[in-house]
Amino acid sequence: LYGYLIEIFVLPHTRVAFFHKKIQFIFADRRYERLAMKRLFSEHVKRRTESLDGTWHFSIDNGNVGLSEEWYRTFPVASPMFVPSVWGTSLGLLDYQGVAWYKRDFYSREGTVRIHFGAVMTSADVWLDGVKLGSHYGGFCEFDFITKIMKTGNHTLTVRVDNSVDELSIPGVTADWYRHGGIIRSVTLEHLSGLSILSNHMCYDIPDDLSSVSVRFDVELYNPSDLTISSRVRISIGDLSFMTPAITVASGERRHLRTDPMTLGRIGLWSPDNPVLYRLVTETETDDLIDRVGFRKVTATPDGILINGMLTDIRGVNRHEECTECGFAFPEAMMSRDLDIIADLGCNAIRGSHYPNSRPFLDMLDERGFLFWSEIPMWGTSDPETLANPLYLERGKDMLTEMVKHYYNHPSIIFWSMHNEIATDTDDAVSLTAEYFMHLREIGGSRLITYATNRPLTDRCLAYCDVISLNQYFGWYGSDDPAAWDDFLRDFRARRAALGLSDKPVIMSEFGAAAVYGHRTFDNLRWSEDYQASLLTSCLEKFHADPMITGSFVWHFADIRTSQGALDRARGYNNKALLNEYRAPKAAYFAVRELYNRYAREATSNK
Ligand code: ADA
Repeated sequence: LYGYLIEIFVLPHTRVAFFHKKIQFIFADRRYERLAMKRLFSEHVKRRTESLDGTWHFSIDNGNVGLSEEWYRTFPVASPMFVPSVWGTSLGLLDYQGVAWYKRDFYSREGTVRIHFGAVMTSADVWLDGVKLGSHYGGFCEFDFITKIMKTGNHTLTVRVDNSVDELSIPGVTADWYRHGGIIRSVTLEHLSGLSILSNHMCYDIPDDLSSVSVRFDVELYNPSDLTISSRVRISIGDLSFMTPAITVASGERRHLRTDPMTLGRIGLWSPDNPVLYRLVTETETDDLIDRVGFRKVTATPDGILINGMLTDIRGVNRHEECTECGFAFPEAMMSRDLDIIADLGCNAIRGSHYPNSRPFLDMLDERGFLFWSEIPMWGTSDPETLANPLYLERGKDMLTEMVKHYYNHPSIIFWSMHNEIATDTDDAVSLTAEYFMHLREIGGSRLITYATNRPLTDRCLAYCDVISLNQYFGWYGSDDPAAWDDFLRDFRARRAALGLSDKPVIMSEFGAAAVYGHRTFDNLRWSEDYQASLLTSCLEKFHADPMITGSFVWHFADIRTSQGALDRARGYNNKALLNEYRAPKAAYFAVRELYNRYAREATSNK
């Protein structure tokens, strides 16, 4: 209204035009602004950030002509698309796989900005005002571009998204979940000014008697200005607040600042029973970064996994961050409700099968004290040529690096996992696993490293993990003979001893059976709720009684949409979950709930 009145009555008089321009600037600057909420708390007080979520322009590029026709300059006729979302939930697009383009106009002041993407499925090419900022490969991983905006005004962000697959994709051509495409997590615009803080990894050691914490910080700084800057950095956590010595950073330079270790006394430790979190604030004169961190000690011993010196049985469930209405753009209220259900189930742990989960979810896990297993979507690769391909190796390594880089400070993550059900009985898998294991050792902080194997009796990678994780489906795949489980556990125990690996704890990372919701029988038939419930009950009782096994992750939490073609995937869903896709519990939910809650009570009374 203001603009309209000015245009009609005032603009002809040039004397007020200057004043009008100033006011318009203030209004315009706020016009498109939306508070950025990529975490559950504000990461910045000083840094100005805004959300680029909302309605974008969207166009399918069926013939893959967008690059040659320069759609990053002239966007074709478009339809609206909400970001974040998967395009498959838009009417008529469920089966679309390939390239699609997104465009968003936004208002910005001049200066240096960081454009942050929570995740794009699967590869992204990004342009600002028609100029390429860069590309990123790998869905489920965060990435960003830092660039200069030359003038205050309206600007255009264009993203080419490609979710097509080939044998070097991660995941590959076959995956047991739906291959959604799109900008699946939030997009954020951040204005950097003066010496800026790109990240702060809190590295710490806790002695066995848990008497203190030795902590140091690894801060990544960036100087977006045209001049060299020399500045001190303030770091505050709990009662501790200190300034680093001055650091000089040249224009455009990124620099790591590593503080000396210092000892913190009187620190509350984070644990599933008492998830104590601290606010970590890193500041320069003009910029800041706020995080929430926790201190805990996780150790793998021959007896099992210790959290802060306490033997902790893992009562877990595998969970896909996917739902029928929203695909991978999973709503926060639903995350919170899933956690209520998982707590009711008696779980203390979740495996984020099979890819890095979103930040708000990790924030919730930190708050509520769940233990988390975070992995990359390297799934089911059996072709030796793929496993040996340098591009494939590099993509996997980059995904591990990005996952660790962004998720480093979450106390809930106690496992990094490298891959799931690849051909771990081959030379190529051995060298891939050895390389990833060393890499995670170097960069991963205080966590245990693992991977999930489906060939335990022939696996050749078992030396390259802290915890052995077994996927096994007797009663569903393989033998139906009730003795199969006992034979298998006996044979694996013997093999582990023969390999000299008896000091590594063992987790059952997947087991289960499919049940179509509502299908009940008198005869314990396959695909029925009763069959699934009785199989899971007998598995859990067996695992609980076996001293070799220190925990279990039921396959899985809620049914997910998967490939429609597969004959053993009724309805086009993976039906092995305890709840259907609308979170209605099956009989197995109540069976597992009873056992897990009983084991939880036993664990408490043994403390
Ligand atoms: C594997 C795989 C899971 C799922 C499961 C099943 O173990 O890791 O993602 O596909 O099989 O349901 O068959």
